Amino acid sequence: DQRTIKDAASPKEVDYQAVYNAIADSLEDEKYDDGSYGPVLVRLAWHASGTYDKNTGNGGSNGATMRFAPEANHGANAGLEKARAHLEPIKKKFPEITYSDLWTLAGVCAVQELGGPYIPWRAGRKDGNVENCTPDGRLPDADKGADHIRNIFYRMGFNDEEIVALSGAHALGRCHTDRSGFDGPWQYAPTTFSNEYFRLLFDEKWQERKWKGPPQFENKTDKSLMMLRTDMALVTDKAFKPTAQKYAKDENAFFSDFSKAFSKLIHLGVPTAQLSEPVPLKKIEDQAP
Ligand code: DDH
Repeated sequence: DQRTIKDAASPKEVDYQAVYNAIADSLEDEKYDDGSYGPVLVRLAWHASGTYDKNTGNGGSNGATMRFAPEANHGANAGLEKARAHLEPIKKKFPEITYSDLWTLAGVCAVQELGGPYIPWRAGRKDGNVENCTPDGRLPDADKGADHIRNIFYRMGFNDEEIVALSGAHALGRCHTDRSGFDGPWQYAPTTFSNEYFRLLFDEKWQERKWKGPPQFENKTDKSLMMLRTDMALVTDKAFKPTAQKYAKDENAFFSDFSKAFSKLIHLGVPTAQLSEPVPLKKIEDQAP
């Protein structure tokens, strides 16, 4: 029985575009992973939001409860301390933004700056406290099939098409053996948001990797790419497959559907009355010099 998020102090004016620009400016780091903090920031926004349960109304991005030990230590969140720590200097620079707004805004910024579509974003999330932490087990397990994926995402209120669209975020980033136990990127340019994930799902031949780690797939061509069992379900499941095929052929369709589904994701569980009007967050390349 979770307490509702207490009213924070009355909202102060925040220059969200300035916050966006500061995050955009911080993304590149040649010493980190594939050279960008973008992918792990997208994963932070997703794991902060994907705990939502439409039946009880708890979980979701409101609260930023991953700051607290129970939720920070959930197995699915391993490695996200790096994303949270990366945003600390931004929070210091703009103390009036809530963590829950900051984390979701950072996800939007990363998708947009890495070449993805514009994502509608509203401000107004409030930070909760430790009592608002969600129970473990609300995020998907990577070694399961289509039924599990549906159980998890239907609980958040998504349909099959939205599930496929959201899965396309795996164009970005990689798996880390010291975080999830899995290993490798899904595509050759893991800091570029595109429909490559879907194209490779169909155009490469995938085989089970023989190794000591958890079950995952590798591409036959050069064995440098990976798919999780849950990724493969988008090809093997009859209802997921046509949508995945559409996105493999039509990047515009993917971008448009991803934008809507990701925007829905990062507002789950936030009472509408709390939210601002959509805040225009321009890509750096679209801002006047
Ligand atoms: Fe994911 N994801 N994800 N994912 N995800 C991992 C990494 C990243 C699953 C498992 C994993 C989404 C859906 C699923 C991103 C975004 C999104 C890793 C590796 C695992 C495992 C973590 C690590 O070792 O560092 C599973 C299972 C699902 C599922 O749907 C069934 C969704 C919906 C999104 C989203 O953003 C909308 C991103 C980005 C990464 C790369 C992180 C990084 O550090 O790089």
